[in-house]
Amino acid sequence: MKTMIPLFMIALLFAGCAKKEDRATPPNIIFIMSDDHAYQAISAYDDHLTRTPNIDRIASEGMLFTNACVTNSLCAPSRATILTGKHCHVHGKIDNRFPFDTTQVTFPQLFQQAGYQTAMFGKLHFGNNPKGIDEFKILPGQGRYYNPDFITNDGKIHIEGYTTDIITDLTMDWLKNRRDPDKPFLLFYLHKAPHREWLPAERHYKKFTKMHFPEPATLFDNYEGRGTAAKEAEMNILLHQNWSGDSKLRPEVLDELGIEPASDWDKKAMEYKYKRFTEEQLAAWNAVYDPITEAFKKQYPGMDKTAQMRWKYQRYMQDYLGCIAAVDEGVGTLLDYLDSEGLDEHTIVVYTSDQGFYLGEHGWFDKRFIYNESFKTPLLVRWPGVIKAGSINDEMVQNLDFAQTFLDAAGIEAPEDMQGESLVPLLKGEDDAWDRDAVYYHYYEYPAVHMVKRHYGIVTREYKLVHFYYDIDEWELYDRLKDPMEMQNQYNNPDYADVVAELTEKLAAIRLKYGDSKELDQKYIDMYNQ
Ligand code: SGN
Ligand code: CA
Repeated sequence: MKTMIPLFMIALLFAGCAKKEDRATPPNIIFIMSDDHAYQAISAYDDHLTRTPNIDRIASEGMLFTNACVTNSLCAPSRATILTGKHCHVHGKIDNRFPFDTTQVTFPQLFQQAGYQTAMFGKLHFGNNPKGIDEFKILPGQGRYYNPDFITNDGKIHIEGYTTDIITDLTMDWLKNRRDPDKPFLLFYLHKAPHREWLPAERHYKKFTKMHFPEPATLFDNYEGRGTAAKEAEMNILLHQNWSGDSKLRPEVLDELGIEPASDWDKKAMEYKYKRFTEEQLAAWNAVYDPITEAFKKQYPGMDKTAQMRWKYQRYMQDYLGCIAAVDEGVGTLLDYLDSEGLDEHTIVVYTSDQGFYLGEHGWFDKRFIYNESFKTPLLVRWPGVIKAGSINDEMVQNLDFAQTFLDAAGIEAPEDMQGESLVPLLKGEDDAWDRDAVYYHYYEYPAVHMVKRHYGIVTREYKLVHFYYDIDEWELYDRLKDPMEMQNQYNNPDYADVVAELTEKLAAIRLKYGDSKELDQKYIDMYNQ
């Protein structure tokens, strides 16, 4: 990579005669990312489940991407891809356990070198402290929903309260009190919510536990139209969510009712959470959740499997969507502040998630699969003066593209080995400059929690071709336009023989283009099994 003096450094020399937020200086960037936030739970995409008025504002004042996706639907790999602009087989963080190759350049380092002020608050979860960040306060690993610890530049701290609100407070405190108004900034505002085990704030669980949500059409999917991978995955709400850990029944009720806990962890889970709460938090929690346990005790003897699934789905949605309410409020606080300070004009605000999530579609929770709900990720971007308010973009963009997009927007040269493409032309409405017609996906974490088999695939607007490998060798083809819910594998349907042939070739070509190969698949299997 060439060393260069960014144009804005020269512009800064003239800062005395220019307004601070002048167009000559590069834009500030605020990257907001939540964890496991399904696009189905953002009302700008779909308002049948919940309303997120503040997150929606980013789209109504900016751009909504309807076809944004990830390269690997799992936390740490996605975060490493975002930071490096590379596919997982290149940066090494193929799953949540593998080490990140720390010799890789992450884009905040380039921003810091170019004179940006950089800060990060919340959940990073990729196994390492961030590089290129002047000030950070990040949750260790998955972090906790209540009374969290944070890793900071100067060691560990503990803060009492509700984590989503604390992350917002830390972010706002930095913006108000520690931002250098003479420098452009790159700020990461990273929520832990709505990651499992879905603990909302008191003000929200009071409301959401009383709500009833519509069921998805495929809640009772029997996976007949698909292969072994869908049938053997362990992410079914009825079978694999824990009665206590996930649905929040008091653990002792499992014994009382003779319910087999999914694991020891299930029984211990709530006890563990109880221990973490302060007395006041525990009392508030019990006041709302104990009556749920009591009502369940009466209902359970008369419940068949269908009724149990329905009950678990409602409990899941109440807590999951309850968590999102605090995220949305936090985004509102931030946007209001930017507006009131006149910072909105010169700041790119991005809202995304580290991947999508199943909200009962196909009977599932969790993510991992190349199938629609986990493959897609929300992406909303506001950039006043550049993005036309209320625009909708349906190009196939990926989390792989973020690094180059931000570097491009800031006028910093991107390293040549980054594998994405800048979205800046799309943000400007220059869609003709964009010619990507397919994206590549590769998931590795198997055997592991949720038992989603290893697979890679290619996705075009019309089709999805997937190869499941390791302990099986199965191919699947979906017709995205005719079968958007992905219920029928067409791989062996003779009507699709030409499509299969064409896409098989395209898949080989895209693997070659990004440098993925059978040898690398095997290398990662061998390393995994060591
Ligand atoms: C935990 C969760 C899983 C989840 C992984 C990865 N179980 O293990 O359900 O798939 O994290 O999530 S939990 O009961 O401990 O919450 S990720 O977002 O970090 O990739
Ligand atoms: Ca995640």
